[in-house]
Amino acid sequence: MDMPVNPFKRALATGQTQIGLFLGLAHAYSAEIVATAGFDWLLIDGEHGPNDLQGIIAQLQALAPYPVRPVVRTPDHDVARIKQWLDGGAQTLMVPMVESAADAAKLVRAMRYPPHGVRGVGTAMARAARWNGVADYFARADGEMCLIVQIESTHGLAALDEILAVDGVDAVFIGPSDLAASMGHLGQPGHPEVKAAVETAIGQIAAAGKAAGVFSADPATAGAYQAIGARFLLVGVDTLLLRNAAVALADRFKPAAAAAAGAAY
Ligand code: 3PY
Ligand code: MG
Repeated sequence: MDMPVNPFKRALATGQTQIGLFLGLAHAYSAEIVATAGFDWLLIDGEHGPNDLQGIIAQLQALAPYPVRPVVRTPDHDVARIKQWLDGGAQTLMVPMVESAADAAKLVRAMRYPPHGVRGVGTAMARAARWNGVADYFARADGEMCLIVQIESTHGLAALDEILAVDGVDAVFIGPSDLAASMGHLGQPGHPEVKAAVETAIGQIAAAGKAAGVFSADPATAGAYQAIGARFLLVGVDTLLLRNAAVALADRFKPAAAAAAGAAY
């Protein structure tokens, strides 16, 4: 059986713009619905979305027949968890809260087999290797893995150049919400100081020859980040699309109840 290739890694390496959506509904059925919408990539969120290993695998299976690239976000830097998610078939991981070159180097090693890393060997039970069906899996696995580190704190920003220099970091994604919190602007990812920091970081990442990514659910802000060089963007969240559409429909027939339901954004 052929080695599953990673088109998202190639798209980032060749500078193709990739527009994506967060998947936080944590279900294969809703993931498949979104897969038909035309996005380039979808982020199965294991950091804030209620996703576990089996749910992630089910979503990867649901997305597999569609021309959309899955990325999985880990909750932390745990090497054992990364091993399980790679065995489950994730080839591109986004890892939050990377604040040093040492953090990044640890993640690179977690995604590679010895002698280049520490990934444990268990292909008999690994969907990634098609349960030993991929003959050259060990020769090719490391080359198909794609690591996106998230910079989302003032410490991370301060270490950005060193993180960019770590071999095996494919791309850097800025998290404006956590960055805002770290800069003293909790809940204000659109604060001018936060936007300025995001813009500087995008420039720094692009200048290092790596793909810069960022999230904004505000299309104007996302478009502005794209215009200055962001190459992979998350432009919305499935949970918010569902809730906002539900509130808008309720508002047409029950405006008082919809108003009491809280802001849609
Ligand atoms: C953040 O904004 O903090 C994220 O992690 C996602 O963009
Ligand atoms: Mg974050």
